[in-house]
Amino acid sequence: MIGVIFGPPGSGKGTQAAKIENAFRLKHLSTGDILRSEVARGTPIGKEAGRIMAAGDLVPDELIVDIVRGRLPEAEAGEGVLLDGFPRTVGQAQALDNMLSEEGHKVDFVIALDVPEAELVDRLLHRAQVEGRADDTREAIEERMHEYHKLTEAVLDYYSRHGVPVKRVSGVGRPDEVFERVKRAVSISSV
Ligand code: B4P
Repeated sequence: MIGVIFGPPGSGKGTQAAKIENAFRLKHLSTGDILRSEVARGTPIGKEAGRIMAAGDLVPDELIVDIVRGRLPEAEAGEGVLLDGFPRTVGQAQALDNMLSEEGHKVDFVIALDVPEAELVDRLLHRAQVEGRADDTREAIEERMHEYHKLTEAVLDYYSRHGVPVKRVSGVGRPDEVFERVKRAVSISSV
């Protein structure tokens, strides 16, 4: 079972992915978490990605695809995988399909979180105060929203055109309330 949790920055992908991982025994693979760990460890990848992320831009497709290619086999060895923050461009979605088809796998479902932009900005500015993440400044948030509309949104059309079930779920409300909707959507998609 391969699922994707999808949505704009701050929509709660990471928050919901942790809950889905527990409830459905899917291995959570977050490209944002992997990149932040590379940055924290000061690796060559982290050095390249850190300044791109802090500006709110997407890191190059080749870099992120190589990271996922390296992690996917281990993650696929379990009952399933939940991808969070990947794919974020149509090029990444195509690269993922190629990787999975080599193993006879495919993306089984996409859960897309919908949250109004004003609330997304409020959440990220709030997180800036709590966690101090380098990419939660007002300028970087604006750039992340811009990149989302320019490059990432099109990934949903890509999946719809390729016959992958895309379930849109409102991401507004308490995380547990959102999870009730997400759980229903995953259950329907994974039968
Ligand atoms: P991510 O780590 O994916 O960042 P995100 O979009 O902010 O994550 P998310 O939406 O999961 O936020 P969260 O659940 O934490 O990526 C960071 C950067 O890495 C990107 O900008 C890019 O530079 C780079 N990157 C990652 N993947 C890439 C790729 N594939 N290609 C290229 N570049 C890539 O939730 C946000 C906040 O809202 C939290 O504070 C949370 O507590 C709060 N929240 C969650 N649910 C809520 C709710 N229901 N109500 C109120 N608040 C809620």
